[in-house]
Amino acid sequence: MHHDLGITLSDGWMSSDAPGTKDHRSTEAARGSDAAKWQVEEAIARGYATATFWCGDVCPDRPDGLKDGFNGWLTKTGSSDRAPDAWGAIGIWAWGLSRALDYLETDSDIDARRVTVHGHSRLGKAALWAGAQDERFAAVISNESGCGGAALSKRIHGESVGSINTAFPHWFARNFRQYGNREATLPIDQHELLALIAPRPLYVSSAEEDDWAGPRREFLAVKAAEPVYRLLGVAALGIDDVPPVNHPVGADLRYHVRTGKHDLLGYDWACYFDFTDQCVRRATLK
Ligand code: GTR
Repeated sequence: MHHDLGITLSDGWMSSDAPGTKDHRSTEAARGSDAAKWQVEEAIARGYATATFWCGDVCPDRPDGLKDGFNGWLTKTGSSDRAPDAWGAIGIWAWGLSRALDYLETDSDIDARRVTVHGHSRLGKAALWAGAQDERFAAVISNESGCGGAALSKRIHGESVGSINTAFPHWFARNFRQYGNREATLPIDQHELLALIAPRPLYVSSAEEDDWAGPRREFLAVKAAEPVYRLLGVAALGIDDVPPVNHPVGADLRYHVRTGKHDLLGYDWACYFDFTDQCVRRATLK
């Protein structure tokens, strides 16, 4: 995420398509290879600190990864022998985010009451779950988290509950699999995950060409969470349908769809900094 030599390279398992890896391990060539997705200098210039960790150090992102990392250590079970309602990798990554916040609370350089948890794609799913469970996170940003994140599951379009559990059998509790191709029977949907974060500020974003995550499915989940935000005194989105591209809507509950593909871009970061400036940094905390 940055070329800074002070950042310790993970010695954990990496997928072979990650740049600069050899035999599933990071090499020096990996350093900074994802820097374009991060805006470290911009974050600092705007008065923020940014903290991250490699999710694979908490749970390796592969079907048999649950037997390693914290899950293997705590429960001695793997992907297939865990209890049907036991957590998967996304739950473990979310748990790791809370443990990172435990540390930040001890660091006098950080205002731990104003930490925003954010994530892109699979880690957007983890950020939402971390924010929903851990009210110490002052705000949550989900960047194109899609199925199992901010996108409604019952609105069938793009990635489905069936396809996500087939491609990533280790991400969710095994119980979730029974709803593959039976989404209508789900007792919940993802707007309820978003509503769990209320009234804390929440920003959900989509990309126009990211049909797999589904901009409309994400917007409609935000819209369906809106009544809970309204009940708790948060301003409405002010719009009933997907807004024009590159046109953020809302205040503490906010949404945008930007032009382009599935990614985390400078445009997104600029929107997020405006959001955290207005809703977290300068806000009076309740
Ligand atoms: C995809 C997956 C999505 C999303 C994405 C990512 O392959 O289908 O749910 O999480 O990976 O993390 O980039």
